[in-house]
Amino acid sequence: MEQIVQQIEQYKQEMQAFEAHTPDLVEAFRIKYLGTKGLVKTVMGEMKNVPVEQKKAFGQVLNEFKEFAEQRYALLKEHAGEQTDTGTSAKDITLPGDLFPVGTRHPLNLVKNQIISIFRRLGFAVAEGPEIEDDWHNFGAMNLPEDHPARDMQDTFYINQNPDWLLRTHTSSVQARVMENQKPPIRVICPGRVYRNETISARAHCFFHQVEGLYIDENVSFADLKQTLYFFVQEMFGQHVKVRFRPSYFPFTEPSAEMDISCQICGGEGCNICKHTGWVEILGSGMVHPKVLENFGIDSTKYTGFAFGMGVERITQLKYQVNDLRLYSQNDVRFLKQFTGVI
Ligand code: 2U9
Repeated sequence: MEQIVQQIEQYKQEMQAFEAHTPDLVEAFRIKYLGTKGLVKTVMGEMKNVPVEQKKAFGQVLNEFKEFAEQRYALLKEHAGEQTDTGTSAKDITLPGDLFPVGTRHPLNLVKNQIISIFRRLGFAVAEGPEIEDDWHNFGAMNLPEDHPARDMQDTFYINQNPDWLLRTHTSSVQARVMENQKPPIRVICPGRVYRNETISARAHCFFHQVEGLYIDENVSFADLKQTLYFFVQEMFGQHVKVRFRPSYFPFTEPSAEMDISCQICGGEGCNICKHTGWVEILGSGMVHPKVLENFGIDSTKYTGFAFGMGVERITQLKYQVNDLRLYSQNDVRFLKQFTGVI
């Protein structure tokens, strides 16, 4: 028995000296001393070899030994946990960090920012204005007097009547305010939300987003308009894109034209998206009507200008094949997540 007691003392010293900085080392301690084939069990097996009169005393030694091993194990476990928490353990700091979800910009903002950045490079400033407008800035100044039939297509929501305050139907009202406060040369784009009294469907909504542009100076021509918009389209959709202008009518521009681009889905061959024409409409444009210039005290014999307007939803639809306008405002993350990584 003397020999075993000495052996136990030696084991205790070993346990005392055992250092465990990581959970793996703590587990190694447990297996070595407290496991089913561990030293505590092995030493307990010696009970059968101890003479009967010494069994009681040896039992006490064994119990103390077991308790010692258990206490030491508990201490090592606690200590290793602390070290892991404070980052002083053998944690591999070169491992990649935990991923956490990153949001994404809304597709309409992505496209709006792209449009702005293209026109900025051509020297256009950005202007913003109120969404609640008076009748003059939204309609009157834009050559849309009361009872003008074109007002029908731009029916909106009225906040107040007499005086009329309404939700703007286009961002032309912002250009109007720029013209009120600034003399030519004026080169500005106006992004923003606009409203129309429409039944909501895949193709129409009661609000959408526009970017309108205005360039007024001496000698601004229709050729400037065409080249500016051609540059925009090439930057937005690629150098290969073809454009065509079709005559149109807007009360605030004369002459007016709508611009089509070659269909990006079929490359101009003809498909469902372009209704088998090979072309899709992208924006409206024209030379600013002399009456609109005069409304702001700008001499129309000296200055000319061009203007254009586009729907951001329309450009986004063509760029990313989004075929239902309602998706933009439903906040469905399955839709929004698809734009992760688009800058
Ligand atoms: C001023 C003078 C003229 C802005 C213009 C368009 C043509 C046009 C539509 C495109 C799709 C609206 O979003 S849409 O439905 N816009 O076709 N807008 S010219 O003309 C102006 C603006 C301001 C002072």
